[in-house]
Amino acid sequence: MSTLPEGFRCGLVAIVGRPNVGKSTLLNRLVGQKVSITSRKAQTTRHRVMGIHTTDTAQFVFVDTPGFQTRHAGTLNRAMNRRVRETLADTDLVMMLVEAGRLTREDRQVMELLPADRPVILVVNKIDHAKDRAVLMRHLQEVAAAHAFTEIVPVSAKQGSNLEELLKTLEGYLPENAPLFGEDDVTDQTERQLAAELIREKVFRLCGEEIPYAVAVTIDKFEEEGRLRRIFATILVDRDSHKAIVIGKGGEKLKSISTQARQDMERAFDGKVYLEVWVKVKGGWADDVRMLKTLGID
Ligand SMILES: Nc1nc2c(ncn2[C@@H]2O[C@H](COP(=O)(O)OP(=O)(O)OP(=O)(O)O)[C@@H](O)[C@H]2O)c(=O)[nH]1
Ligand SMILES: [Mg+2]
Repeated sequence: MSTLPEGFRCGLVAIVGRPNVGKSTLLNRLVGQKVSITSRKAQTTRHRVMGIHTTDTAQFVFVDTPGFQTRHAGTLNRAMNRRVRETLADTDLVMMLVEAGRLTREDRQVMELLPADRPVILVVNKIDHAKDRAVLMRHLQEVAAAHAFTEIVPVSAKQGSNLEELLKTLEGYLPENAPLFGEDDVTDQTERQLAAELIREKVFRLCGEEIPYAVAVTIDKFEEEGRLRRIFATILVDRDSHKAIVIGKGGEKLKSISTQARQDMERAFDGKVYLEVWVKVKGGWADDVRMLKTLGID
């Protein structure tokens, strides 16, 4: 991109919505790589994560946010909601996600946060789930009536359908600007941060209901030797009983967590990874402001 075309566009696009609507899945699809972790469970994303997509004519800087929390008011949830508000304050454009065929009280609460002075594109995700076209149309009318959206674009993040159309729509609202990132950049996260997130994703995916929310991951050592990375990490849990679940019978669960995380890291870093994961009890971390700062959440 040495010669910047006349009229190149670049801007920040916030991705907001209630938990579990598919914000991170959409981000990864648009970027073409896993930069933000996803799972079937709500409240997977805790940090603000940037994903960058560059074309010949534009650079989209997407900002993934935690699903906006309306149920519990712990220190972690307050910090996550603050992230959503901050992101909305300094973006050029907003994508609000809802699930096809569903409009909940939580969706409406997110709508109340939307800025009135910037374009807001409503993205209706998971259209692969909406088999009945009449139901989908009724739902589209219902959400269109709920807020003054600039445009409405139905997509399936999982199947990758209608994403070209979405990018084209978004590009029209990006301001004229030089690119903020290099054309090969895909995220603003460090490898260290991404490594911790990939481990947390496996805990979300492989452990039962209650564990994931009581878990945080720290990277204790991250060394590079040529193309080999040696990574030493700790999974922090709230109680001894949680530690036993994360480790599993004969250490099987922890082994799966670290094998799958290592495979994702090797893909993301394009090189071999030696990974060692430990589990430690550190009760109450989610309500500990200092701990959240250490984890980069607050
Ligand atoms: N069927 C279907 N499932 C989807 C689609 N997009 C996302 N999902 C699934 O929805 C679940 C939640 O996806 P995430 O991307 O983690 O959702 P999120 O909005 O980032 O969730 P939080 O970070 O917890 O707020 C996962 O199981 C995804 O596979 C889609 O287009 N179709
Ligand atoms: Mg997410």
